[in-house]
Amino acid sequence: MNKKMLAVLLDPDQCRGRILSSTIAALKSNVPDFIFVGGSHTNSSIDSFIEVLKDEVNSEVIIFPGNISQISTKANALLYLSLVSGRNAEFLIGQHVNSAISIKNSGIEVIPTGYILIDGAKHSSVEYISNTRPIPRDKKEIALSTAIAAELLGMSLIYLEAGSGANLPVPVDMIECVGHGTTLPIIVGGGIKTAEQLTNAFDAGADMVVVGNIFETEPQKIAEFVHATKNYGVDFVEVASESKIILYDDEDEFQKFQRYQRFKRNL
Ligand code: 1GP
Repeated sequence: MNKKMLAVLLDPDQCRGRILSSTIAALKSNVPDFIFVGGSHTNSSIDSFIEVLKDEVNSEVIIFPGNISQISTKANALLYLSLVSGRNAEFLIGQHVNSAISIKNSGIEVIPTGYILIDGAKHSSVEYISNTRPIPRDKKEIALSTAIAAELLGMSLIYLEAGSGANLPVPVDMIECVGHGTTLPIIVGGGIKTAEQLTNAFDAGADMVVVGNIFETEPQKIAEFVHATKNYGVDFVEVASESKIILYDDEDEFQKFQRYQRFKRNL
């Protein structure tokens, strides 16, 4: 992953009727990098939901499954999540064994992902449904060890998840710690409700941010988040090209330069 990306998460159970129409309208004029479809607990038909999206919107659709009932060949790819922060074999490997043959036969692109649940200062559906405990917010070393274990097991991505609708998103120092200690791209999601929280996650090293809950009540905010993602880093290029010698009068300017350095490393 070379640039910062945004995935809009849509839960077919929550995104219906008028909300679905206004979400589709927003996604048509403000196209995010990806649309993730899924949830910890959904009842609606995922196939027909994806068909509607693909007819209307230009983003790639990736399945973000809560369980094996949410697998669909209509999508472009499947996040093959293993809940590596938990100790419930069902979500580490059980669901995978039950669906392995049909997934392989379907030919869908599979993206092996180490899914790491972090305490979002609220009991999350993932925690409840998976019957696993999240990593405490102040235990970044445990998050890092978990991410490195996922890397050594051959996974392609790390997903740091605070849980949908979390009161607090994944702490930035934890994202930084995991980003420095692993070579895998990092997805961050859960409880991100403002463009500032989105850029904070990018600054800390997130390659992709997933936002869902806030759009269920305010789909018009999709434009702001897409804009913030597409423009991320643009002002830093201008800051650095103004002069070879840059004097920093204040902390903000210095932080901007540091962010630029990180941005450049990702190019
Ligand atoms: C949840 O990470 C995603 O699985 C997105 O979280 O719904 O809180 O934006 P929100």
